[in-house]
Amino acid sequence: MKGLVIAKTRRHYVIEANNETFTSVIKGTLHLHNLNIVVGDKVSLDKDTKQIISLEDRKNFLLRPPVANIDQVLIVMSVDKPPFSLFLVEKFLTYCYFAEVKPLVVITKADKIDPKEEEKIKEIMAHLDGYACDYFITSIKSGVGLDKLKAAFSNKVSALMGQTGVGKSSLINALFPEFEREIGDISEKLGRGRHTTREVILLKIENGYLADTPGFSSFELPMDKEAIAQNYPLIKRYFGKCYFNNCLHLSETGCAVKKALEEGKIPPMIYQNYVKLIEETNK
Ligand SMILES: Nc1nc2c(ncn2[C@@H]2O[C@H](COP(=O)(O)OP(=O)(O)OP(=O)(O)O)[C@@H](O)[C@H]2O)c(=O)[nH]1
Ligand SMILES: [Mg+2]
Ligand SMILES: [Zn+2]
Repeated sequence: MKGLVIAKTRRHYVIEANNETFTSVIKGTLHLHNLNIVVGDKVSLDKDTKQIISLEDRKNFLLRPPVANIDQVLIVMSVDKPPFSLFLVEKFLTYCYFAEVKPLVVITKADKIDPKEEEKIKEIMAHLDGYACDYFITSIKSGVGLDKLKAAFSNKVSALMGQTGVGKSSLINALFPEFEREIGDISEKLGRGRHTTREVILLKIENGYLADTPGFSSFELPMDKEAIAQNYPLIKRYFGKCYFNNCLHLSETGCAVKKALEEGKIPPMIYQNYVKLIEETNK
């Protein structure tokens, strides 16, 4: 019997199989204990005990949030509280490209932008246009963008990715109120780094699955500098086009990225964010 891991605690796995949901453990002595089985994993189960006896090959795997076999990741970023950061959006995009998961960007709390500050939203959109990936501007207060976003979940396994407090669980409640996800108070969260959602959970939605995940802010990507150069939005398309094949586009001669930057083909801010990410990576 085959099953899908839809939630887990340290030792227990919630499995969905043949339209029923039950709690399972890994069978006794198996080496599987050393494998990090995560939500989204497909497993084989002993037909009598329903214990996990093997792990199926994965389509993809993310360390943060810990999920596997995802069709798309929604990188969630709020316009404020926590503060808007294109650096983080780009960092998460880089990780998605590396993990071979399709990214979408969801901007939340659009109601916090005063209509008088229209320039601000245009500026954000201009940057998002540059990434060449779909994005949504949403608010659970005004309802803007929610129908369009809901349509993007159809027939997909999707996972939310983003800092604590950006409104991941709030989005789920706005789109799929039946799940009654717990929402955190942002004033309590900020500063204390409190997470409201503590575990990954895969929710069965109409024609698909959606993973609510705990937020995180800074974590070191499980990637080396070269992998970052190969996967960074906009920068990645120049990989292999420089004089040095392993060019990191910092101060090497004959660098195609530096040339593109000078010619105005890469926004300076994206390049600065790229350098920042390269510098914060120790691998
Ligand atoms: N003004 C405004 N506030 C929002 C919106 N969406 C969420 N919030 C608020 O943001 C706060 C945090 O929301 P959560 O949904 O708990 O955030 P989360 O991303 O799930 O956080 P973690 O579970 O800790 O990762 C709550 O106080 C929400 O009411 C929005 O569209 N507009
Ligand atoms: Mg949450
Ligand atoms: Zn280069």
